[in-house]
Amino acid sequence: MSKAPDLDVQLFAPSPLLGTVIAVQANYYRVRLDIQHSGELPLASLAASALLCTRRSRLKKIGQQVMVGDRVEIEEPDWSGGRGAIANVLPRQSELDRPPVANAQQILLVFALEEPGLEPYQMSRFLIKAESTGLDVCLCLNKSDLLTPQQLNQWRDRLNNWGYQPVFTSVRTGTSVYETSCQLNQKITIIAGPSGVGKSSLINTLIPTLNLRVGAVSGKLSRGRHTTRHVELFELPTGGLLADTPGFNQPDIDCSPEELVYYFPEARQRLVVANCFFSDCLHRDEPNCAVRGDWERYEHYLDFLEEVIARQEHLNQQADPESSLKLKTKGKGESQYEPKLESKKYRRSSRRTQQQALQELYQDAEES
Ligand SMILES: Nc1nc2c(ncn2[C@@H]2O[C@H](COP(=O)(O)OP(=O)(O)O)[C@@H](O)[C@H]2O)c(=O)[nH]1
Ligand SMILES: [Mg+2]
Ligand SMILES: [Zn+2]
Repeated sequence: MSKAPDLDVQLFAPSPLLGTVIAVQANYYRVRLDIQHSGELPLASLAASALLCTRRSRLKKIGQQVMVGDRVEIEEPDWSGGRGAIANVLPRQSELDRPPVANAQQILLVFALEEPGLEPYQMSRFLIKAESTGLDVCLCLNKSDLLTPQQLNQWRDRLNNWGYQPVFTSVRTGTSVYETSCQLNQKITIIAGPSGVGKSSLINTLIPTLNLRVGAVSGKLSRGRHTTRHVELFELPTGGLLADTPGFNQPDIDCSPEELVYYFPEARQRLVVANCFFSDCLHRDEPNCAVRGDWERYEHYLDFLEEVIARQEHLNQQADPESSLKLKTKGKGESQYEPKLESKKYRRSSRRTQQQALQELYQDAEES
């Protein structure tokens, strides 16, 4: 928390040693030190500017968790042993629950144009889920070597209408891999997408020393199993950190019905230029709706809306067991069950839902 001292003072009394947590294992944290700091350090430490750290007991006492991606202050570095202690965690810019990553700035969604072919509905689902985290969303369409330039242009136009500027890559031929690496520069990025699209291949190309398994097909769809809480940040040679994620299937959308529309950039745009008549408009058949209309993904919107409303009602019922008890004891041979009215008071977007927004993405996860 101390302010950075003046430059000439710094030579004698270095500001706290700062770094980024790149891996968490049991009670140990691997911390990559900031390069500026390591420049001031003894030569031996330069080779390995990562320290294996413990967490100060003071942090344990106040319940301060340390996550991958956290910016931390290190005390008592032991350069010969490569050890240190985390004394402080700097305030987080963002925080995701699953994968548990702090300070991520963006999500890179990867899809294949062929093998497996692009499925607009599935892509929409991933996009909505990614948008709901509040992080920046980048779209990478891989295996461009399998399509003709005309086909690529058709996809480009179509996705522009969705509000996205996809980068068409081919890890096989190297097309636009450099552009992608530039997008990842100096940022913490979470890579996500269906399996088989080339994520591991892309990461291997960006970080040649890594050698992830390519073509590892995720088999069973056992929901909630195979979930791993283990995240590691891979370091790009150009600077920047990548969180690889296990392959996953169809992400569930779990925002509130009112929020949903904002996760469609093209619908968001419609709301910039006009308002709906009703402030709580869900953009179905309400009069004077600014959102309803002739845009490709409106059908997706309606589908996902049904889904989140059903989900919301299910949650409300679970949260309110007494009311369902009442329903059971009601009635004299008449209707035994009275469906609850569709509640207008949907859950608001809370910080917690934001943090957990990626959760569903990883629920069917298997380690890749
Ligand atoms: N034609 C083509 N195949 C690719 C490309 N990138 C990856 N592949 C292949 O796609 C398959 C799945 O790749 P992988 O990296 O394991 O995908 P992941 O499941 O998303 O990690 C492998 O057989 C790769 O060789 C590409 O740009 N073009
Ligand atoms: Mg993979
Ligand atoms: Zn509306």
